Amino acid sequence: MSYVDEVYSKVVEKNPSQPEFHQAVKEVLESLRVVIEANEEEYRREALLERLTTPERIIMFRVPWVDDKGQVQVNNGFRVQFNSAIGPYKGGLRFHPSVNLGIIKFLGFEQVFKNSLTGLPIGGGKGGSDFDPKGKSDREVMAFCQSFMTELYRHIGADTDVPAGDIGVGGREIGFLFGQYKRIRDVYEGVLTGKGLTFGGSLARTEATGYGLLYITRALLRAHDMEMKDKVIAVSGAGNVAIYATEKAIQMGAKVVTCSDSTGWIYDPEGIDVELLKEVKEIKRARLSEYAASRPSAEYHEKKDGEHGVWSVKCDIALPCATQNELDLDDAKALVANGVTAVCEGANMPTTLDATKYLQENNILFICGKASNAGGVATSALEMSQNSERLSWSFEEVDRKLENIMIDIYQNIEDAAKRYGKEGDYVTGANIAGFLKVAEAMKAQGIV
Ligand code: NDP
Ligand code: 2IT
Repeated sequence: MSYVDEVYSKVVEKNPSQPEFHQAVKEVLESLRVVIEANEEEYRREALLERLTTPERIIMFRVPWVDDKGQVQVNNGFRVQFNSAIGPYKGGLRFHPSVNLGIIKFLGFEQVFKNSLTGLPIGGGKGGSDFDPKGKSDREVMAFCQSFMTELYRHIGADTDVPAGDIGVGGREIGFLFGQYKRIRDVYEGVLTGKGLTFGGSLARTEATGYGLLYITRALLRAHDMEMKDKVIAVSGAGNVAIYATEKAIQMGAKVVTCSDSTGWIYDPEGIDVELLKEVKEIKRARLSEYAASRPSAEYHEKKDGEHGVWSVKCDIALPCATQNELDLDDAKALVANGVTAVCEGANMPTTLDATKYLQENNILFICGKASNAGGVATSALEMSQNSERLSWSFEEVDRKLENIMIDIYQNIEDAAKRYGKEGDYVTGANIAGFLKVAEAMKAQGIV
């Protein structure tokens, strides 16, 4: 059996009941086959792929907290410190009822390659909890965050591991987590990113993932002699990534006609009103039905299993920005039938493996999340730099750096794909380019 196949089998065997982790590993290992097989014996002797697919450390802990009725609640807490070859662990925290160890491992694994692609010195990690912030009062969210940090604080630090936001973790949660870290450690340091602007946060971090997604999508189109202006875009999600992707798409002259949340989706042929969307989601924390109630041009559809939701709408570009495996083979077929040109992932692993294959076989331009959503973590690394030098940069300066990073990522993944005989396959390009830097650092640092 080839070394790649052998390692994939071992990963499945040693990590039972973690399908998302298996999926993420499978995608990466398939891409790396050309690199590994050119030098198989050396990689095998050094067990490089076993080390790459095994987290350096996994931390799991109990998170007890008291709800507003006086009832004690208990959640599971996780931090997976996946790989620190090129820098301190870096990656978000996800608070969502679906969170389990396998999901955090898939996200941590993806983060290793993504962070490498940014060109900045950050290793990969991820954490979170099965806590559901939805419907909780601010006091309950604070109680949970303080309890979570009371366990996590001993494992993190500005030069060790720097968490940030992800699904269910935004500015409010990062504020509570930072306050508790500072209180316990009595150290004022950049231990988290995505902080508020009055306590060390970076301008443009809130916007960065969505803006970055549009910067790389524009670079992709330009490389194929197309422009963003007048393109019709289907976006899924209605959270941080979806909102700022929509905002930047509109600024570029495109029209975004959809958004979605976990209960339903919107089709707005006049174009999404991003200020209204922000009000409904960021301020009121309400359902999308409220968006439709204030916007006569919008249709609201309840989510139904087996329907394509936002992917049934005719569009030039599709930007999945909600969650993993939200775009399956049938959705991909619907998009292709409707004449889609490009699919760029804002979320982490939103496209299933068979859907990705179908899109690529039909010559759809496709960029995977570890390249196209890297703008968020890249700007987190810029926040770390600002914290270290105790300065803050202007919005324009951070935004300019972000755009340059995204253009560089596009060039890098395009070149890597070409170099390994897979021109236009940006998934292979991203995985190889991300891997090479990490692998070289791991080799240089010996067996650790
Ligand atoms: P948010 O919590 O701000 O928004 C998530 C959105 O996706 C919400 O609209 C939510 O709906 C929807 N959603 C979440 N889970 C599900 C589900 N199981 N089924 C259907 N809809 C769902 O998160 P972000 O915008 O920050 O994250 C979105 C994606 O982008 C994730 O994959 C995340 O890992 C990835 N990402 C985020 C980065 C960041 O900087 N924030 C950086 C890079 C990637 P509802 O409101 O109903 O829950
Ligand atoms: O998936 C991701 O890249 C994030 N959630 C952002 C991580 C970060 O450290 O900013």
